[in-house]
Amino acid sequence: MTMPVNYEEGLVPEYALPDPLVCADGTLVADAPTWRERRRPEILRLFEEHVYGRTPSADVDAVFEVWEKDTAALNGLATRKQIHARFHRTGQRMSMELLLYVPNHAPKPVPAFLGLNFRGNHSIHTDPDIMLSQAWVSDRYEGVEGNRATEAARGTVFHQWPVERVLGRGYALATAYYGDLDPDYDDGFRNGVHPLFYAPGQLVPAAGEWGAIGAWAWGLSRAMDYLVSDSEVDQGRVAVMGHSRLGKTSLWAGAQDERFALVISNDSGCGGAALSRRRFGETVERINTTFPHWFCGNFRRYSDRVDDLPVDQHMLIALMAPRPVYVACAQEYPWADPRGQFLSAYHASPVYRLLGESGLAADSMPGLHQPVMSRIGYHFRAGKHDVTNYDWDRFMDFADLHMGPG
Ligand code: GTR
Repeated sequence: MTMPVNYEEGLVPEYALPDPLVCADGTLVADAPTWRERRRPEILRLFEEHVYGRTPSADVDAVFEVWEKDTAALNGLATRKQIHARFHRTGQRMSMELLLYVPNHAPKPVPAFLGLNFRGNHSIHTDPDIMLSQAWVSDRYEGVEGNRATEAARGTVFHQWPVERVLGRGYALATAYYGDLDPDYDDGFRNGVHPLFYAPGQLVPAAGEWGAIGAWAWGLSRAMDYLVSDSEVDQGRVAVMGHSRLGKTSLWAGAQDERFALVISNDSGCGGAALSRRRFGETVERINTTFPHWFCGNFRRYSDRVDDLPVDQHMLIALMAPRPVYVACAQEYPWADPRGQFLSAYHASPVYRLLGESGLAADSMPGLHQPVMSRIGYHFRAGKHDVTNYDWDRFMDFADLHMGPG
């Protein structure tokens, strides 16, 4: 593969971003109703058609069964619920396991964080009562043998999910395994949720239909369907959070599903919060080559002509407006272009201002550990591509500020 990676600011090409406040026919968006009724739906359609693919709108039969509940989990700190979600359509079925911890000490209903995980629910905590995922899991992860999780996989990403810390601040935490929705490898969309929505005889999504990110985002909305039905969770205060490819996913979920009151992207990079036109770190060409199943078929048309994309990722951030959105980046992960992520947040701000909100309160990229906590939030921390306590503490500060503390 001869695709040199650019890490030099001086080699970023000149680019012109599409204006989120100018409609495709040239109409200027000068008021909130025009944004809401015309431009916002137009931008959403453009992301569907050219980037992530359309999520099917057809109904699916869904059953949520709380099959396990322990009101004294984690030494009495929390109530743990495990929910088996079954989906059924046109003779096909699939399921998702949702894990929910609700803090016992906090007044109900509580605000919540929802995020997908990479390795199965059992990987986020050593709690022995979390069901070991039965789904396909990548063999490169600790404790996985023959693509099945073993007991040795329990708690292996504990450091990315500081459950007690989150509960201690009065938030519930909900998570599901992304592989339940679509295992993360390119199988031509035979497994996962896609086949439930195929037309008779259809074998793969059409060029403008959803890829894996679309499927994962769909799962977040289904998890939200459960959360809005749980009286212990405040359905008006659910934040959706994701790391890396799952940060791309949380942004796409937040764009499509306005029930998410707050949206967090951690190190999401290319196809997430980073501007595609900067060609710094990972590029559209690169991501389409390495992960052809993440986006829709149409996105591949832009691999070598990214300037022809009718959108860039600042417009994805703008789709959250006026809701609070937070973009977190790490210094040792230039692959995700921290400056490009800052600029996305910055260039989404005019939409927030049109709607009477502050946007991002910074004109230049802040230094390390100088979080910006305006309606669009941003931080740049030292360290690697990961989710750390520093990140979670800022997410909770941001949520406290904009949704009210737990
Ligand atoms: C990388 C990919 C990124 C990022 C990351 C991850 O290999 O190039 O876009 O999403 O994976 O999800 O960990």
